[in-house]
Amino acid sequence: MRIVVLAGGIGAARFLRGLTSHLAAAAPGADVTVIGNTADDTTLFGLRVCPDLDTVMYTLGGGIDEEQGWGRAGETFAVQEELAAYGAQPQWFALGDRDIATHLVRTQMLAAGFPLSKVTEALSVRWHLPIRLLPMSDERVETHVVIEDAEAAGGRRAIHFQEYWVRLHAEPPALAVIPIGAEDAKPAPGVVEALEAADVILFPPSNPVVSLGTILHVPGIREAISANERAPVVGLSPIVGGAPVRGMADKVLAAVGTDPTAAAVARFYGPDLLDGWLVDEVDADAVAEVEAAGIRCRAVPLLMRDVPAAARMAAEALALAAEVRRG
Ligand code: FO1
Repeated sequence: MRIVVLAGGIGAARFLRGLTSHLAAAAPGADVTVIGNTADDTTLFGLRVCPDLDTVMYTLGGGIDEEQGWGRAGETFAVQEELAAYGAQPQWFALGDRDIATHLVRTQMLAAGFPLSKVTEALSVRWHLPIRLLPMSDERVETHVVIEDAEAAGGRRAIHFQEYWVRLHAEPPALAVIPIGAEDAKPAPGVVEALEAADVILFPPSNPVVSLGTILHVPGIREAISANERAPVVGLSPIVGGAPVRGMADKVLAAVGTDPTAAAVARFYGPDLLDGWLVDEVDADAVAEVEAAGIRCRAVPLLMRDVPAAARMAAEALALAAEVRRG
């Protein structure tokens, strides 16, 4: 069984840990390719930082800070403290010493001419990942969020996603979300091939706008998913009981005119893309609405309290995929 998973950060990483744990017992020969969002990426102090790729890599490699969900376990911040002593900005984005090592290797390899896909492959070797991790594209794509700013020309300003998310805690209303560069980007080597060969395609409980939505913006990715008529596409709602399980997806959903409900997110992807959708049991009322939109839907527990809970979610997603495949 060849499974392809589109991935954002924390939600996707925890789901993938459940999926790989489930597969180790239920389908040890299964092959999992993960297509990671790279539009959250940023350059700080000359270092290329790829938060979503690193979150997946550290989580599946056993190096993640479990509580935080991003960054390294046992992290120290000597470099950041020294930068602060020089008054170097920004200080609002935490760069730990161990994490910096990843960014140094990545930046050095990129400067030597390796594409991000090769760099990601090289970094992944150290973590012995049970999956193949691909960036959505080797080209630079960066999500910017448009917010109100009375002092800016036109009364609005576009800022990098990380500034919106981390510095401003997604507090100002997001007027628009722009994946800069996405339209001219090409899928990274292996992305289209993996989607074409997939038996199942999964959308984990990631942000539908800035994570999975951005991956789907890269020309060729949505088309490759639709062209694979054999592979059911099953997603898991990142919204439970009318609010994101974590993060601030509701803020960016508003920017694309979508309500923060499990049913509205299913309709946002739409029946052209999704064959199946899992909502949490608290959203059981949404099942009929999603099915009326032409997407098979089931209500199951969707809170990833631990690896076994995430593994049960993965098993439910694969069961729904088998069900829609049978027609
Ligand atoms: N999230 C924060 O809320 N604050 C931070 O200072 C921060 C630093 C950071 C450094 C490396 C990294 O890989 C991730 C980091 N994150 C931080 C998480 C990240 O901003 C977002 O959660 C993702 O981009 C959204 O998927």
